[in-house]
Amino acid sequence: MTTPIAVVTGASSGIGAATARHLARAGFEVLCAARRADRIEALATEIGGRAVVCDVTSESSVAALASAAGPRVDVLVNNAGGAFGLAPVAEADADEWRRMYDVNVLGLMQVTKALLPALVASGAGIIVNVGSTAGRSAYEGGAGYTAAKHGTKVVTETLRLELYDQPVRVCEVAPGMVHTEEFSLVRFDGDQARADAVYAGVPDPLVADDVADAITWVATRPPHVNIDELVIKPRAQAAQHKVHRTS
Ligand code: 8X3
Repeated sequence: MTTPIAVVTGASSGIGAATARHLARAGFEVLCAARRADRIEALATEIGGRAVVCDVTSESSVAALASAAGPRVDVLVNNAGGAFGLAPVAEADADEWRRMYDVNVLGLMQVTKALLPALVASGAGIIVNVGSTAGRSAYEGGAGYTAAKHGTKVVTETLRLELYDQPVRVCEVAPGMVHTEEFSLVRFDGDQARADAVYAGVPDPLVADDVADAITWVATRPPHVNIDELVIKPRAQAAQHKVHRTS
């Protein structure tokens, strides 16, 4: 039997890297796609996968990813994304908003478009888009990111409608608070104290492995089962704003 192929974007750290590891354990040959070559090469060696340097916001880079993937792809995890800044709308930085739309929406569209023929060719493809609880609610300072993640959600829903007669499932896994090494650090431009404050006193925020486990579960259901959306939060986060903190 041929080994099924999975492509994971944003695989250099956090949820993407953890998902690549989980999918490899589940029997996939994983193409680890991200901009940072050293990280994905080490990961690919560790899991017996392949590293493909890819910037999802660049059309030529995405075309190179599609040709590296080849004629058949079974699973696509559109994980590349991120938040930049937490300024209120009155002080918003248009460049930060553009970058968020670029990576969370346009990047996802470009990779999906490029890999769609190979997903169809598999006869039972699946696309798992990594959304967010930020795609379901609003919070102060979050508008640039929440708008982009609402975009991720709506693109997912649209694609499911458009592919209704094709052998490709379209799913979204939407995490809440996940303590990864980089998400908040990137959002706050390297300010470690501000990043740490996001998770301060929260008993057991989710970690990347928790989300990778959910993505892998969604991706390994039988081909007729479409998990439209799966929202995953730590027990301490009852809602976006309602977070239990012990200190
Ligand atoms: C991350 C969730 O709460 O930082 O996608 O917007 S949040």
